[in-house]
Amino acid sequence: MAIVMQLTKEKIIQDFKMQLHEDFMIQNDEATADERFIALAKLVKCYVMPDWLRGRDEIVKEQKKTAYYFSIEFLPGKMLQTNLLNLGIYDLVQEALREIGVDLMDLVDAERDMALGNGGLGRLASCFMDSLPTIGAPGFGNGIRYKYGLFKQKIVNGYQVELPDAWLSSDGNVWETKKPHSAVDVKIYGNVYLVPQESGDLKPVYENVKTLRAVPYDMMQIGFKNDVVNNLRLWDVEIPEKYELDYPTLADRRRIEDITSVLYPDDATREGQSLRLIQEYFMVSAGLQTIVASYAKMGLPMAKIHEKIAVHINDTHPAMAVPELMRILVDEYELDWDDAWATTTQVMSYTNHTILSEALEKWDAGLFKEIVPRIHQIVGEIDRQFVKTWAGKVDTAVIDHTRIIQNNQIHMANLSIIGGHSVNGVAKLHTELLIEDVLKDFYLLYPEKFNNKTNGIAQRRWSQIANPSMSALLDKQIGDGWRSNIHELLKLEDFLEDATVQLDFYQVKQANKQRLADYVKKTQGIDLPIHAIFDVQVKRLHAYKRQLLNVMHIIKLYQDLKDNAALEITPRVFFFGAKAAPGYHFAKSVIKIINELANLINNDARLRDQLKVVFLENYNVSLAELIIPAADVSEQISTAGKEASGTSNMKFMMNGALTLATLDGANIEIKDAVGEDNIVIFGMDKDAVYAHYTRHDYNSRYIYETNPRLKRVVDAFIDGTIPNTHYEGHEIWDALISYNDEYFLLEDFEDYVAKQAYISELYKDKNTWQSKAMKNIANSGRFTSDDTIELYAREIWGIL
Ligand code: GL2
Repeated sequence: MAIVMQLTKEKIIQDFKMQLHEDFMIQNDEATADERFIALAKLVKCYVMPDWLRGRDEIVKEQKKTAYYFSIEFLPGKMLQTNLLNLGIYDLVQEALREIGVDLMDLVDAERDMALGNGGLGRLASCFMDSLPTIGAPGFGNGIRYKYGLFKQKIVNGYQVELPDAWLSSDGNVWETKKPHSAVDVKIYGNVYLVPQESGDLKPVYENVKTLRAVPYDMMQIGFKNDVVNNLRLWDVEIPEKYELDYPTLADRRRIEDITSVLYPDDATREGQSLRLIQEYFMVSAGLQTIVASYAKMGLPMAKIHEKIAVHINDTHPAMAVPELMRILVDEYELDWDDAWATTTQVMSYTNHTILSEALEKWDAGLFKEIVPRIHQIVGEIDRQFVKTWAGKVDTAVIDHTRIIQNNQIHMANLSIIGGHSVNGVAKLHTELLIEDVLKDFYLLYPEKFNNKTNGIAQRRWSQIANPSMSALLDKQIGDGWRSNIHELLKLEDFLEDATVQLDFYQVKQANKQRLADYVKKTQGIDLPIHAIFDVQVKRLHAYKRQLLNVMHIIKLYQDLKDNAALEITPRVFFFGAKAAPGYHFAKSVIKIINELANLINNDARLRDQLKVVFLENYNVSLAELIIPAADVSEQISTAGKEASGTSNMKFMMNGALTLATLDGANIEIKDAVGEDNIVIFGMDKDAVYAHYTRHDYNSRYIYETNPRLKRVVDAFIDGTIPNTHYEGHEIWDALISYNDEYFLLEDFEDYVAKQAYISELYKDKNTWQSKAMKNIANSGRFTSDDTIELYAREIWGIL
């Protein structure tokens, strides 16, 4: 039985004090929040350790099929609260600490965000890490232990400045356990020759290779109140003692250490650097070597590895898992190519997370050959076999579009699709677009591989942890069963028209808004009226996500208020939180514009607090936990067809915000869940957008010239309305008018403004608003990542 079942307050206090003595040689009353956090985290680790070990042993003993989720990004945020909650000891620990004068929240604040991801893709991976043990599935993560997480964003004079995020303390990360015992070697560079053996087989012989030591750091992933503990394995690089002479200078050593130094801060266009390619191979090779070695210990035939192992390629970055598994099976375990291929394709599966063509990775074949010569040979062979298989069976154009090597470039999505048995999109519309458009040639070849798995969220973090007051209210209203079965939120449907309950939810929202307002006052000195609509857009800054459309609406409101000093509008506070990739010029200009516009508006007393704009610096998971519960309006306004799914849309909904959205990604499924009356939809749908693509008839200048109200808004970027943005304003004006507005902001503008006006009216009727907000909460359970991952586990990996 789990240790936590026997815990008492007294025992926790005693253990906690002991831990402080042991780690820091101090008494509780002299400890800092940092020290207390470390002591408590270590204690949690001790409590969990037996279950963690047992889980691992059971997999080996019972030969359970296991899935490995390979991802170049994980974005867990903080872990203390989640771990306590999942262990079922949150309240007990909180009370125990209170008894000795310690506020658990101070310890929570002391933990640093673990930001080894850019945005939705990394956060989804972490939601899955929470859900896998929760549904009792043997599913482990495999990634990189970056020394620097996603950059820390500072705003200086309105501009984004990027600082390194040194999230690891000198002692490392308290949740991880270094396991030199399981380290493996990874080879890169050099030459590979295929030398014929007596048997007639060819054996690769390596020359001048560089050998890296891959050392795993394991982090427990605790299931919700079920004693199941899985593992997230992150790899770090070291110089192997045996090959020290290969790295004689300090510069040589630094180059190696750099391999796990930084997370690439770009979630659309990857810098085509060799370092990135090495990162990808390093993670894949290290992971697969240990996985195959542990399978080998079972004593089962290598050609049947797919019966016990599933490997998931999360976006294309781990696509080299396909040729690397082939290498291990053919070169090291001497399987025939065909046997190795048959099992490899059954092991591998792939998720596509975007249709933006710039994000579909391609590598120069020359660079590939230089860095991973053996993998290059294997990819060449896979490509040859692929062409051979389909030649004469389908149009040559189809083969030309789908083969892996084209124009001396290696297409990683093609490799992932050809080398696996499953390809999934992340929302219904996204999967449809893959099938009908982006991957339609592949669909012709392998229709059976395609499936949809709409994203989900680890609801415990986004409700119980992030929104304790709403959680308490839910307990009172519908009982606490929803905490373990999120679908029980549907019970709230019975109270949608109950004015008392509506008022209770309104008050919870106001309290959460106050919490956010206090944070803004403390960090930026701005006073915010909490009776205003809190309208929030938080996500990476991208042209397709259209933060600029939101800005254009704010400019319009500003102009209206300036034109008519007596005008009364429903007060609004617009919040933005967004990091721009450091090399993404346009996105950085939008940040500057937002900040200058915020300055202009917030300091204009004549607006009488009817309008405020706040840019929240350094948006990350912890800030999301503060912002999302405080939102009245959730802005999900991407150009239809561009946002694969989105996941913050689900988090906002769960916290009772109304979604203002285009029919894009999972917004469509949110609309289906709550009904058209409980979401606000605007703008072109995907078909309207695609019609413009096929007809080539979009003309933003025409719209601009024929709509004076819109023209005035667009001209505000260049006519001096927004101070200190001469350069940025022109860049934006050009994007909208000279370069024909790639994301159709102008076409969608009027409808967006109209729907914003509708929201302003609607908010005046508190009861109706709250009823809609509650409808959203009630129906948010269907977006739990527990259910999403169960579908992966059953339908793709076969591990349940
Ligand atoms: C993304 C998509 O843009 C986003 O819509 C989706 O919700 C997530 C998770 O599937 O994946 N793709 C991507 O590269 N990033 C995303 O957030 N960074």
